[in-house]
Amino acid sequence: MKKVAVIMGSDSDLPVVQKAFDVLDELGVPYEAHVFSAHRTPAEARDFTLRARENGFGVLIAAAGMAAHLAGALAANCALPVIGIPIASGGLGGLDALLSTVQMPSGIPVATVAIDGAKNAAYLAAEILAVEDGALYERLLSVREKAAAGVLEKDRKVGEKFGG
Ligand code: RP5
Repeated sequence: MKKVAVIMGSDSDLPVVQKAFDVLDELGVPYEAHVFSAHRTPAEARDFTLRARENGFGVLIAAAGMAAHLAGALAANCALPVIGIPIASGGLGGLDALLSTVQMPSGIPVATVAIDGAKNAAYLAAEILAVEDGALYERLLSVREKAAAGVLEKDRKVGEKFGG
């Protein structure tokens, strides 16, 4: 299976990014984690991305806060799918990062998830890899079935308590 590269702008993003690791672990998707910054280490970010495909990566996840150009900078240097996680760091609650990540020019897309949406970034990365991997696709379906069962159980409990 191709690997996912999970790249964060700073180790201060780790508490959010950890949720992506957890989902990828649950699904058995191989990944590597790195700290590269579009602003502080642009050369390293570029070098990694230029070699990402030949190094076995199929999808890149980029998490960054504030003036979050990391996902866009990675997308500029390869045609692998890039998923951006805007991180709520700094004083603007993540809206700064959301807009910086999502507003990409035509031809250089970044699939942007919600502010701090690390879980969905990992699920989306897995779904991309599952296009060519039937077993991973089945694991994704099974996660959804478990989630649905959890909601039905909540419905039952709420109905018991309040009538329904
Ligand atoms: C961004 O700036 C990082 O992704 C992080 O969210 C934010 C703050 O970084 P640190 O100053 O904590 O390293 O580039």
